[in-house]
Amino acid sequence: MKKLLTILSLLCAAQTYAGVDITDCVIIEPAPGVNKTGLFFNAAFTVDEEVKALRLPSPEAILGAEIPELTNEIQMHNTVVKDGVMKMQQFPKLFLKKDAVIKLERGGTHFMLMDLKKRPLAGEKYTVNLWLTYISDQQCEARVVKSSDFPPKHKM
Ligand SMILES: [Cu+2]
Repeated sequence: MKKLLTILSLLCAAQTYAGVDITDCVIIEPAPGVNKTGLFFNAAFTVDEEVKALRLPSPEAILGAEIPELTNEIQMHNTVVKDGVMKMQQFPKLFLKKDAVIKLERGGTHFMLMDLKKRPLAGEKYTVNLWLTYISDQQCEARVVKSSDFPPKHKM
């Protein structure tokens, strides 16, 4: 086990060096009778020597995500208020900011797991694969939490 942990931490260290670091990966346990739920994480983008060497022709962006165990469709949403009504709007690319952290949050930008094949339950963990434009895919281990344990940052 100790050896496995060492290997895992080495793998994680290698991924961090790739420029994008995904942390605080969380899936909300869906409300009863609701067949979709939110995925949240923080994405730190560091323009290190390795990233500079790639000479990216346009800003790096996340293009989508997959959690095959739970769903075949994950959408990226922004929350907008139109005429006093809160709506979710799908968008195609989540641009990363150089040497900054993008935080997904409830009531803001989030990923939405559509048409769940299986209901994620608090305490479970799922591996999320994130597609990037230029840098290789990144993974994070999402833990499932109760809705009340991950409240909106701003009052909704
Ligand atoms: Cu949404």
